[in-house]
Amino acid sequence: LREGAAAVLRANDAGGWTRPGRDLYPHRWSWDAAFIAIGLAHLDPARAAAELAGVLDRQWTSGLVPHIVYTPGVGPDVYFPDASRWGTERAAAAPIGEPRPSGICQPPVHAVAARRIWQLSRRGDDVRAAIAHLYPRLLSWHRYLAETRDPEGSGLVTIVHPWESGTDNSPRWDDALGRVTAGDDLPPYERADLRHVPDPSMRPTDADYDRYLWLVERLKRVRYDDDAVLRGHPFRVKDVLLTAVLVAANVCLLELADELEASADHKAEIRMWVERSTAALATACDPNDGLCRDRDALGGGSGHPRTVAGFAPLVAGTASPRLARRLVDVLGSADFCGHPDLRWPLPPSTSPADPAFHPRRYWRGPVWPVTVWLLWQGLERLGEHEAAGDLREAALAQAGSVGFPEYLEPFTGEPLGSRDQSWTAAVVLDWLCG
Ligand code: 9WN
Repeated sequence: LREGAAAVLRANDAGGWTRPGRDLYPHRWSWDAAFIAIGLAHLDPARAAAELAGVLDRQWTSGLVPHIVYTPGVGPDVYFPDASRWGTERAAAAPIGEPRPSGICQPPVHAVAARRIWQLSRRGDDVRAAIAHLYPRLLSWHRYLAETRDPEGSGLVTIVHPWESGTDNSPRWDDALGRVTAGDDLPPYERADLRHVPDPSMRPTDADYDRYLWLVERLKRVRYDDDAVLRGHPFRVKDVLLTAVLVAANVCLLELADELEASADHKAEIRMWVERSTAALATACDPNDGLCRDRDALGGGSGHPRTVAGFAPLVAGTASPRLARRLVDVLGSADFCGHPDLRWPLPPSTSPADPAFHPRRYWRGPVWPVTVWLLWQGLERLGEHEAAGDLREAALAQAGSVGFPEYLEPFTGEPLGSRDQSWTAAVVLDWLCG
């Protein structure tokens, strides 16, 4: 299994960086790069640090780390939207020159990766120097999310596009996205994804795509100015899963800050973010079923689908023992891992008990190994070793049987989406070597 996982990362090597998947994804994606770095930390820590630098190098002056760093010369026929569709060259905060960045972000797994690389490298070596070099960028990235993207200081980060959540067409966004109407002046486009994944039932619908592209137009029109976006953008949601990843990443950043003997002010600032978001995640839990819920910053929305994001306080790794226990029970219940028809006891992205569940469609039911990994690391931090061990064991059994697909049908175990997906291989490596 270890050899197989390493072979996937080798096969996806694009020369100095690793593609998320061979055909469907020809650019650097932000959180993919972080997961890939976690896997590579076990094989080649220097290369792992370089994967992280590849996305952090295109950070905006605002602190935003773009969700895609585009490979120069790869056009919209290969992946759409391509770099030119974003128009980020007109954004004051975007970096100039090539490679071009997109104008939105993704969950901040990077500091978790940086911490892993640090642990697996040696005192005084070049890899540690590379991580030390990335530390200020990680700090300003987290400050962007914790402050700029949460102007009310609620502890929950606002996303302005479903792609920012990383869980693109989760039913979590149905309400808020349903209220977005694409304008008649949406420039025409042609999807490239369906060329690589020929079964459209595995991917978002055309109606979803129109709205995704319309949100990009709206961001472009205000030149990605954060104040304008956070005041007037038609899609603004407080994302509990992204917030939880930020908490986990801040805990890692704090450990790095200790190693690097960073200033007491920095550490106090990071600690404040952890505490504020931990409290906000606890408050966002529904007293009836225990699951954590996103909040529409525009005030609308009554749909509360049961999804894997409901376990955000576990992913954060900082929940109170009581809350953690309750969520571990829900995780093991028939609504999630305890469902009797599952091929492996792993959480589907949407609960099979939820009306929005779809076993094959992107983020609406399939099992995504990276979300299992996020849950696993949080459970370990919380001392919930038995629940963590069960997830790891089932995930390794799954990989042993089907390999490293992007996502899987939860009842049959059929591999779906892109085959030989780098981040799936990377988390398997971490499970095997960690
Ligand atoms: C849009 C690369 C990315 C992941 C996301 C996943 C998918 C893109 C797409 O692929 O998103 O960003 O084209 O569907 O949802 O989490 O980072 O693997």
